[in-house]
Amino acid sequence: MRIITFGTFDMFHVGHLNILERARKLGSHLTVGVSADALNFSKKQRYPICDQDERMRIISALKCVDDVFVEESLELKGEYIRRFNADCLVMGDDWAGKFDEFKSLCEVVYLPRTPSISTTELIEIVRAA
Ligand code: C2G
Repeated sequence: MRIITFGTFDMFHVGHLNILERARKLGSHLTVGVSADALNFSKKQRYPICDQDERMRIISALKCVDDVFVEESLELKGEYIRRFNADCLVMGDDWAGKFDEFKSLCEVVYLPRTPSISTTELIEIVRAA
């Protein structure tokens, strides 16, 4: 089974690793769409700390990841699912229900997030130090 997932993966942390490893275990091939810097700006009104080339390099280097591409737009999810022949879309449960429209194209699974860690919290901790 071919799995696809999406994310920014800024300031890569163990929550990111957990979801990618768990996603990969659901199948035999994992494709990851890494949000473009411009997409991130439009979602969060700020650019990521690590630019998209750095984030792509980190994700590409992981053992559990088979394929990486830049996610240019949230609207293209259906096209990406088809392009990469994904049988299953995996996202963290902060997105629960948000991608149910793709159930006509593939299975959609929301995995529980790793508690107590996020890029936003890391930025706050570093800022306060
Ligand atoms: N995640 C997690 N546990 C955390 C933090 C993040 O499981 N403690 C998961 C998120 O649920 C998501 C993935 O890690 O599935 C990537 O998280 P982000 O980098 O925050 O991605 P986001 O900006 O939500 O981008 O098209 C969808 C977007 O590109 C998702």
